[in-house]
Amino acid sequence: MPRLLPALAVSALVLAGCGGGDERSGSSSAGGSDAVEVKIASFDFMPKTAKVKAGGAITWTNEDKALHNAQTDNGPKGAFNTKDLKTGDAKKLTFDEPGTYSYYCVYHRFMTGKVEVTR
Ligand SMILES: [Cu+2]
Repeated sequence: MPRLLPALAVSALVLAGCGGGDERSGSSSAGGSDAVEVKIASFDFMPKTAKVKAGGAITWTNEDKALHNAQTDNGPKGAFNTKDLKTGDAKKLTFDEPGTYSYYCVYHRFMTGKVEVTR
């Protein structure tokens, strides 16, 4: 049945078009959120990498027994510092400048995290 071939070829193309593509609109890993929570517990930041949209805010909450902070010495627009966070303390910082900020706890330098500010 040679006449069926063009129709089959077209539907195969349509199917390929629907199934392909790298964009997944439902994915939460694309871009960042407007408000992100970072927990400090067991001498660690969770999540290690916080993704926030430009203009959004990140709140660090210390749920550990020890005193911690989150600070960086460099970044797209200077340093940030939550200052000292005692058990139960929280600090909210707003990020306007897109880019990646690597930060650490000044009392425990092995505690590191990252902030990714997306457009
Ligand atoms: Cu610490």
